[in-house]
Amino acid sequence: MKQCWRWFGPSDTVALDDLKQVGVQGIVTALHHISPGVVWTEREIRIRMETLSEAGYQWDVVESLPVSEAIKTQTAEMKDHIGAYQQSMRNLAGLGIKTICYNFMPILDWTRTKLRARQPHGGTAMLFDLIDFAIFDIHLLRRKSALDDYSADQKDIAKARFQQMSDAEKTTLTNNIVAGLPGANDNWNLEDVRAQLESYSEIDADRLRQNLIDFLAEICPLAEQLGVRLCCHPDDPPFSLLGLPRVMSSTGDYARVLQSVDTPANGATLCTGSLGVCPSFDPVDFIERLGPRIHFAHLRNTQRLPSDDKKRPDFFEAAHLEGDTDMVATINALVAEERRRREEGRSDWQIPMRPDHGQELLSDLSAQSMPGYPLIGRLRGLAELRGIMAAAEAR
Ligand code: DNO
Repeated sequence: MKQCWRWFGPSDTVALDDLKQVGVQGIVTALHHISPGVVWTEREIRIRMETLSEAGYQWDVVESLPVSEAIKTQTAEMKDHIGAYQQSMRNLAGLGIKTICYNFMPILDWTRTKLRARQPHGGTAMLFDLIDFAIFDIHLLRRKSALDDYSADQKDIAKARFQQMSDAEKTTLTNNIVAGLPGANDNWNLEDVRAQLESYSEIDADRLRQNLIDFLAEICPLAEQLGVRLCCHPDDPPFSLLGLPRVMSSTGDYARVLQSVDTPANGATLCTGSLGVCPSFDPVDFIERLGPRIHFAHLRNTQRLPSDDKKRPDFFEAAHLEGDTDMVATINALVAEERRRREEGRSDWQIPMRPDHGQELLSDLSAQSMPGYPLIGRLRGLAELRGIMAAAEAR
């Protein structure tokens, strides 16, 4: 696998020049300053490529070329936004950048309720707690049908906890959820989220899935011509939030969407941390069924916490080799897929991976790291994953 690293651009708190010491081989980045629906010009792409090349790197994976809300909801600006998406793909491919990650989550991208939960070892980890999310949904956002989405017990606990919260804690919880974690397309406030929710009032899971398939049907023929590999990132967490549908939460969801537009250009980002929150997710099965279409891997681990809600478990981001995902089995299966591709003569046999997220450890704690993207925590993750990869590749 190609050992990549997500770098957010010149404003990233981690310096590109330090990554050689981390052992990074390739870079995952995006033009985060360009809004969804706007073309990535050749000029802007070149500027980023030059910055990377001065540090001895190439741009291996785009994460993400964002899909606008207008495309997800099929509203007025959809046509223009699809045109812009296609033009950005042409510009990227023309400069040799051919792996493009995106997601199709309504409104919110990845969501956590606590960004720095203290761990027994002294570092911190990110966490999702459904009761805190319910507090946000019912008492802070005050979404119309929020009360329908939680059990009587959950509502009672949320209410009691809400009454104990300080104003500062309420603001932090709100910001953690709506202000956009690193890499999210949009930074919202409560009013924006309320307005966006309106535009989903008629959209259920079937409709959203169809909108995704319609979008892929528009862009995949061009991607195929350009040799672009699109790879959809899963829902994180893999269940509905704010009553909104989520349609890329399981192996079955992927199988359906990949089959609906059946071309190698329509591929998957395997994110073990996102999909692994669901107790029934089996990463080896995902790789065995969909392997040829996996164009990118996020290797990360989560640990479910005891909770009564079977569909929406609480979880925290465990160290890369701890937690619920069997990382050894996952990497063995990915390396087996790479071997299979090599035998088949595929030029894209090597799967780019990145150590996704990391706990804040040691000097991360005073480094004002971006949530989920500290240097030491990810360095530890990559080092551990690299050991497994070396063992799997040597077999
Ligand atoms: C979080 C990331 C996501 C991911 C997007 C892909 O750390 O994995 O923000 O980049 O969902 O479009």
